[in-house]
Amino acid sequence: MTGGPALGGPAVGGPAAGGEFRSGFAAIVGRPNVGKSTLLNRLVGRKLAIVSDKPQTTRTRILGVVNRPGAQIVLVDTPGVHRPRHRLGEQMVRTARNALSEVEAVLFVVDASAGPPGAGDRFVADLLAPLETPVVLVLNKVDAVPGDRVDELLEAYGALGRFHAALPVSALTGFNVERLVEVVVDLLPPGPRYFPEDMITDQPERQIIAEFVREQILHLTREEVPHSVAVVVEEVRDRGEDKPTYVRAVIYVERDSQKGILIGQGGRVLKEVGTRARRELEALLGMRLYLELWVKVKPDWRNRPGSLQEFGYVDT
Ligand SMILES: Nc1nc2c(ncn2[C@@H]2O[C@H](COP(=O)(O)OP(=O)(O)OP(=O)(O)O)[C@@H](O)[C@H]2O)c(=O)[nH]1
Ligand SMILES: [Mg+2]
Repeated sequence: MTGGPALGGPAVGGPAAGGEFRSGFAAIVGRPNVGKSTLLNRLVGRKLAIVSDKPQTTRTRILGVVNRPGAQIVLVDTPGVHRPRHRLGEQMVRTARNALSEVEAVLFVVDASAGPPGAGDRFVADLLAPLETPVVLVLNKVDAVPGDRVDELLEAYGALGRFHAALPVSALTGFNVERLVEVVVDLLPPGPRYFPEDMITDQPERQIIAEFVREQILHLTREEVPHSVAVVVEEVRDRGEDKPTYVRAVIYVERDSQKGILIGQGGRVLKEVGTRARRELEALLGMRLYLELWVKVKPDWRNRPGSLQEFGYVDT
């Protein structure tokens, strides 16, 4: 869990302090695993997007609202841009590309701990090159590299394109992220508060529940299993004050063998997934849950347009 009340504090001086209210959209893009979702969670101050050490964790666009004195940034976290190997991957990359239109700023996130730029970063940079929208280069994970390497990395990544600004940050520790907020706010036009202050995302509750279940599967399984999983919440039923809310979710996998792994001996793995997801969700949603998980096999769903539509992976 990232974030906490301390993060919500006002930026000193407030970039728009005393001036007009500023607002607008900013897309977070980059290759997989660079820390885009961790950054979204850090900036919003709440965990909205699931995070894992496995690439291609995020599959849909995830909106997170950042409120600061005099300004509101609507951030759009996106799936990592990669070379797709199935229709799901194609949809994910399309979602990321679609997010680039109609934003006032783009945050191009790269991973300092991975060393100098690689082909994946170059591919994203080329995607951004034709844009007129200002792009801020965000060198993330600087907590994981020796301080004397940061300048050299900034220069190497900076050579990938024309950037409005380049900032070293750590989404994990929060280092320099408020500076990043100031840079983005400076790029926003005067505008209204698009979302009320207590609304930090547009994700429906069912989607959040499904994602938190998937996150625990990402943590507890390996190799192809995490990538072969989709979660659909089929029922959320309030059963009155004294009883936890009943939730039924179906976990889809592609093969019988994966179903076996996911359930685990004596149901051990599935039980652990449910317990961990329930704990996090109860904290986030502020209510007690009874989470019932089912596992079903849907062969090759990642290549089936109907399944992608059904699971909410088609960006319109
Ligand atoms: N050391 C360090 N690790 C980080 C930082 N930010 C993210 N991570 C880790 O990097 C891994 C990937 O983080 P995510 O936020 O899921 O990355 P992402 O770019 O959203 O990945 P996709 O959704 O797959 O595109 C996780 O293990 C994070 O804990 C950081 O600032 N420092
Ligand atoms: Mg992500």
